[in-house]
Amino acid sequence: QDGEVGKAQRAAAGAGTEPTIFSRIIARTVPATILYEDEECLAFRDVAPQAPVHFLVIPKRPIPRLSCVEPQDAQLLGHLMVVAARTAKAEGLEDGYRLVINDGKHGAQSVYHLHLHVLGGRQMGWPPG
Ligand code: DGP
Repeated sequence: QDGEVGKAQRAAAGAGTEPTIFSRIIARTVPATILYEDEECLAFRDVAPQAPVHFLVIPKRPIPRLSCVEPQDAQLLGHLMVVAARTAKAEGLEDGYRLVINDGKHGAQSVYHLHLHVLGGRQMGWPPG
């Protein structure tokens, strides 16, 4: 497979064993357009936007993927969604938007640091590809 899905399938091979590019974005050693930050999370624009507005919300703690979360992560996960909604509002997405979490190979996850995609500013289709 080429493109995003191929990249994701290759990434799955080494999933969760190394710090990712997102750790460097948190540390500010790699630049990103940051929209929101607090002690627990960071929101920044996706480098390859799939919609007029496309940003990611990540925990600062490097949880590799959604399928790794534990019951004690529930508050943090809720916080990520609250930040997603507040940042979407600040971005002017008043006609709605979509939240996506890709998990693992079949989910086409390419960066193994948990992230919520927030996509908006155009009409989304269903089902996703
Ligand atoms: P996923 O396939 O769900 O693992 O999505 C990873 C997303 O991360 C993808 O939409 C592109 C984005 N991304 C990858 N590397 C970088 C980067 O260095 N900076 C930013 N801002 N986004 C990145």
